[in-house]
Amino acid sequence: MSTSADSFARIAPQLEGQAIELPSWAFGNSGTRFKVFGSPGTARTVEEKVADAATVHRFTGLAPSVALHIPWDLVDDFGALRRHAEDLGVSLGTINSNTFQDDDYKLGALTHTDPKIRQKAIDHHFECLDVMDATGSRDLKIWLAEGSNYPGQADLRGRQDRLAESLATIYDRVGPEQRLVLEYKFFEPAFYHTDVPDWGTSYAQVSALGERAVVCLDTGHHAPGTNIEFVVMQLLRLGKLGSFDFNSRFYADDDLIVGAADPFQLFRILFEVIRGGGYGPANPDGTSEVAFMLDQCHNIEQKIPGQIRSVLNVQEMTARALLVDRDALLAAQEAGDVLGAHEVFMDAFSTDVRADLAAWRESRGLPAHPMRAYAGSGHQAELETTRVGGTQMSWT
Ligand code: AOS
Ligand code: ZN
Ligand code: ZN
Repeated sequence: MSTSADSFARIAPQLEGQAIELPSWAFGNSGTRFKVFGSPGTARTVEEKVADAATVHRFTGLAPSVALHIPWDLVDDFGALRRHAEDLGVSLGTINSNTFQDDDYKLGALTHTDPKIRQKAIDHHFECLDVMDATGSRDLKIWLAEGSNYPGQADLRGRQDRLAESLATIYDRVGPEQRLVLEYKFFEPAFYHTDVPDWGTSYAQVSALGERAVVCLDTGHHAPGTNIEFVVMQLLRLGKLGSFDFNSRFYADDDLIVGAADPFQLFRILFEVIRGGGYGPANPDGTSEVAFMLDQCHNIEQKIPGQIRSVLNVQEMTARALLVDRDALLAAQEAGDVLGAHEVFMDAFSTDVRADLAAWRESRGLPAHPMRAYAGSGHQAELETTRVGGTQMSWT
């Protein structure tokens, strides 16, 4: 089924201004513990990663900011990096802390039994907050690799208490326009227990901090079969869904292109975001907008087009979710019309919006088909020729 011009025209204004933040690390070489494949043209510096993010924005109009990871993206002068980004038409977004690549953190960071190590991890977050002041970033995102591998190894309750104390110390330094965003993940790298394994724990921890502490939902961080859209609904209902890390998973935390593994799940998630008032700056019930971010790695595919594909997938599924006839849906639900309600929902999901989106992009001065436009632009070949020498950035 394709859209009637009328229904697309109805939702098009809501697509205006959609913003999906890109992770700087998507532009570095990445891989698995088995192999990191290098690819020609990969960014060698933070400045080049920011430039690649700006390229994605230029072709799509969807990605006006780029998230940084400290210390991976540490530079001497964040003011200069900010100006570099702004010159390229993007801004610096979420600052992600890193307490998972230091020997001191082997048994924990914010939860460690040794107060000196806890303070070191807290100081790292203070450093991230200083970076945010220079970059103009709003969000400090904390994902913790902390946990244990064997039953009995650690005092689960003691770690949770120390976590609460460490987070409170960090939160005290979060500015009035800034937010602390706590991400959860059910396992990995710890395999027996993780200190922030689920939305409930993240919710409990951020609720104890205050209003400017919220939850980040990474779509790849749930057990198979989890009803993620239910979690989305609940966190929005509680006013605590701060942001998404979008990606796809088949098995574990695969960090694949969002919408690639299960487009229907992405649709269902976006429907709940819209339904819950988390989409778009002007939503009726005053709930604050949920930040959309990608958390992906492109291990074997090209990185810039990988990111272009990703933001287009989010845009396309947002359009389909906006097409749900919510009045008809509610009427069918209240009438107890099980199959009728399901059909209203599926009609929107089955709608092919690609042609309408292409025409709409063109009307706004963007390429109708950003993937094709990028492939035909010669940009990739130019990067491969000019980005020689130096160290192609990588992680994992
Ligand atoms: C880790 O699994 C989390 O998804 C983090 O959000 C993110 O991937 C990490 O900070 C980048 O290494
Ligand atoms: Zn994540
Ligand atoms: Zn992850």
